[in-house]
Amino acid sequence: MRRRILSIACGISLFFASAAFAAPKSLVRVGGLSPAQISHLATEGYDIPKTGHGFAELVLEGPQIEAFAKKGHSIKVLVRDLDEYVKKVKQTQTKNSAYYTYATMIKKLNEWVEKYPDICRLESIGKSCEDRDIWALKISDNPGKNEPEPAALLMGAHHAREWPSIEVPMATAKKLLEEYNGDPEITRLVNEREIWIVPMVNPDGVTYSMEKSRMWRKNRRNNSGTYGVDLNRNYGYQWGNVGASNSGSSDTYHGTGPFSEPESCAMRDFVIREKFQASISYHTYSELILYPFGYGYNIPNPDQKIFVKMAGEMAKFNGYDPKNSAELYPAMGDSDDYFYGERKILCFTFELCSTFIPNASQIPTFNQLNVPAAIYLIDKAGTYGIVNPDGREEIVNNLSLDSSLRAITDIVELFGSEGNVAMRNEALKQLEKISLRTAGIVVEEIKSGNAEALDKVKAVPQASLAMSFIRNRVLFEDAHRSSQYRQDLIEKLKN
Ligand code: 0X9
Ligand code: CA
Ligand code: ZN
Repeated sequence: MRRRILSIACGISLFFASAAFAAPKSLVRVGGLSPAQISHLATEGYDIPKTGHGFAELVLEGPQIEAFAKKGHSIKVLVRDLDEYVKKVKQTQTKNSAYYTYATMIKKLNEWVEKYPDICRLESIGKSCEDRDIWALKISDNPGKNEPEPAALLMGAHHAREWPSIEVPMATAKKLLEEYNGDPEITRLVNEREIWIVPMVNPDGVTYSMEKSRMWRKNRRNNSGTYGVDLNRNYGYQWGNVGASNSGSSDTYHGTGPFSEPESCAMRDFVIREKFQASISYHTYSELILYPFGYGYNIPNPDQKIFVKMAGEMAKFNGYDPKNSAELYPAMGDSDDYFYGERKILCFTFELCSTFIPNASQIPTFNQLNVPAAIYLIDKAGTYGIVNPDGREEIVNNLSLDSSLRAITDIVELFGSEGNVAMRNEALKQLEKISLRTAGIVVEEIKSGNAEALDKVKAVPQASLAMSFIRNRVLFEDAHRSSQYRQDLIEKLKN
């Protein structure tokens, strides 16, 4: 995908002259960097929105730029004054095309709850530092009940200034609600999944970035003297100093300890309660789909195959690059390492767009690119999301016939010819459980003289294990109590 340079690089000397007065934060492309130097920059706590072959794009103040230039690195100032830049972006907003604020988000969420009370409900999952509610919208049939259905989570705005990250989960919610009972695929997902949308994990930071300091990233924790903790460094799995800072003034300050912040605690407690199978955390920018682990290079990930498959499929919708998180740069304490490392959630970080905050006129464009990827994830929460046996028993035992056949198809296609024996066995164990569930449903249908369920399973070649379970049971029982089943159904089973 073509990336647009934001503004023409201006003369460095001119730049320093003005920087001496104002000291604005700038977005700068620093070149001549080795991969080791890039990861070192992350460790030193630099704010690095993007990395690439031999370069990194950094948020820097004047003297820092000078220091890089002195060391002989090539410097390209992409955005001279980020605050000014965002002010301009704000001016591109019109009545019909504007970024959600905390207030307009709440208004929209409440409108939806009023309009679609049968398929959604709103809940505050906790409070921010400044006592704002962190809102979560649940979209599912029987939204008041906790049902044993695969659960998916979409989150926006861990980082304050990354406004598009609020839009994509909101647009996905809109599609699910508006197309329920219209589009059969959407209807199926709303009925058979528990979908949760937390569009603004960091409401204080977002509000601050919209009203005061436009390039604000962190929450608004008072660190006595400085402000803010980077919520994407505060989660409690491998919390530490790589790609995160000890200093309260740093943009990647990781807090006084793991889960020191009310916002990250709210998310932790929420994911423990809802037992999600899959999630996306939206950020900007770089047009990437990242998967764990991110706290260091080459950390073994037993579900790598599923992550690579899902990231690759989602990339087909938005054209982004799928890659391991640490390959962007290693950083400790992000949400995904906790979600996967501690909770086994198939979690992804999307780095939306090619700038922090594109003009408001771009909102429909990046939404259109990304909503289908979110829908894909919500679907696969119920197939790849149940391969891993942790806590999935109840879900498997309540799968509908259609859902179980979809899960079987995906698992067989991904792991059917897997060479790694341990991995294959793990998947097969779960395949067996899902096949037993499938057989259970079909045998009941056969008992009541209904052929439809059997026909459905027969039509899915990957479901041969389920078929053999069905045959074994029905033919065995038939041999012992000869008249119990309709003869034409027995014939169907035999051939
Ligand atoms: O640094 C971050 O938190 C994310 N990028 S952003 O520009 N939105 O700040 C990326 C996190 C990916 N995770 C790791 N690299 N561990
Ligand atoms: Ca439900
Ligand atoms: Zn971010």
